[in-house]
Amino acid sequence: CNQPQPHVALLPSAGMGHLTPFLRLAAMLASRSCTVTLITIQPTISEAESTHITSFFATHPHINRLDFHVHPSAPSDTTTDDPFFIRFGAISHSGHLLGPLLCSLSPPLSAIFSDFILTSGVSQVCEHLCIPNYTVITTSARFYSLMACLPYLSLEDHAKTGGSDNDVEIPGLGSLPPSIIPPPLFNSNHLFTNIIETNARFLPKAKGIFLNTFDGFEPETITAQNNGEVLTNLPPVLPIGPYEPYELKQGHHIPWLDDQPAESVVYVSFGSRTTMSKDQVRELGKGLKRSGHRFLWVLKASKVDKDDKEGVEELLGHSFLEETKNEGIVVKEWVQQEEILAHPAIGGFISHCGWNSVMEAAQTGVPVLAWPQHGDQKVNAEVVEKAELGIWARHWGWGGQKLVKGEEVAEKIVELMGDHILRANAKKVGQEARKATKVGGSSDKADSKTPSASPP
Ligand code: BUP
Repeated sequence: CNQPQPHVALLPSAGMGHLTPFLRLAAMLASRSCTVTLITIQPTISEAESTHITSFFATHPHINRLDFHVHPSAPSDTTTDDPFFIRFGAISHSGHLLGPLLCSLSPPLSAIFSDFILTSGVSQVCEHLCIPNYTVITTSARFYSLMACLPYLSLEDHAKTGGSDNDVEIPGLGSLPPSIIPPPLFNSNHLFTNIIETNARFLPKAKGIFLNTFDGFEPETITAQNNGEVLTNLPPVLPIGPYEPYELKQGHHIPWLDDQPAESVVYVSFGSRTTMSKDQVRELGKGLKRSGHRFLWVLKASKVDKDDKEGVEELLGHSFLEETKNEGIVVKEWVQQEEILAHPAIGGFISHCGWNSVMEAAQTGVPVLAWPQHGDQKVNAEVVEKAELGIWARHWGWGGQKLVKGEEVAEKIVELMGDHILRANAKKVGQEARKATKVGGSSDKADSKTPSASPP
């Protein structure tokens, strides 16, 4: 950093998918001798969040910790029982309460980097403190455009007027088939819709938008955003990804991988807060077995890890484990995904397309079989397909919409693992991703426009 040394406060939201990019940003900023204060939302929903927060501060003692206690429930809402959505609602309604906490920091803050769902509340605090607010987007540039435009799209009317067959036009993005837009967005009363719309209206007040992506991965979208084609009043986007992993010895190491041939193993994970029905889990198991490929499967049986009590054998049956014991392993513990994806034995990744997972696959050049389940994941899967990082069986629909049979799963796994052109393309994406963050790369250049590179 140049002098005077900037002091940046980082303000993440709930869930590992939101926390992880903030921990990476915090480590990146601290490594440039910025003063960094990481505000942690308490109580956390998952055990994974609290263990990662504890380990992060233990390995980064120079980063200041400040806890922010949020009332655990959102203002009364009956549209969802998802504990993460409910917490997003509570956090989104609490941003303005941060004022006194942030005013008291010493040295005074130079900037606040906050999660999208805090844009409304934090922009008011920043105005009061006369400091810039940078909004951190934890999804693709493409889904960000959809969120930014949401207040002006009238999706509920679109659905009512029989628009379920007609594409939705997003300025600067082209058309999106309604089938890939998260269903809650067609309900203007849904908590998810309210959170996005409330915060999207305040985006013009942000000084800049951090995206964990890179120019070569979403070129048209980033160009459209920065040319004012999406909305004319949005701040510039700063695509500075893929974010570098930070040093953290948290997670289960898998020595089994070291004994597997190069590029022979399919890694399967649907992220930290996605579960499938028991029937779907069994069909996925059948598909893995039938494909004849080795596999490493991180299995979750509950949305919140604290509630995840069933063992692998209960979920998959003794005979499955016995019959596949030489080809694959199934784990229920938190693993070091970045380390796994970078392992030479990994040849493919079956992913729900949570954005962190997509960026980690891009960075390591591992081909993806996209199996989006909810939220931004179908739009992200489109990006994966377009960037030629992976394939997507669109007709599998949203998670739980239909039971995808083992035979179909096996067919797609064989396609994923046997497609040499896809593998070569994914490797090219990996090279591009790593080039972007090197000195002089596109993400490095975008990064030089941030307050960590210049005094406020
Ligand atoms: Br599970 C698991 N180890 O065992 P996404 C996840 N991760 O390192 P999500 C592990 O958690 P949202 C595990 O590498 C990624 O950085 C993974 O984030 C890591 O999906 C992160 O991929 C998961 O964005 O969040 O959890 O569904 O719904 O917000 O996308």
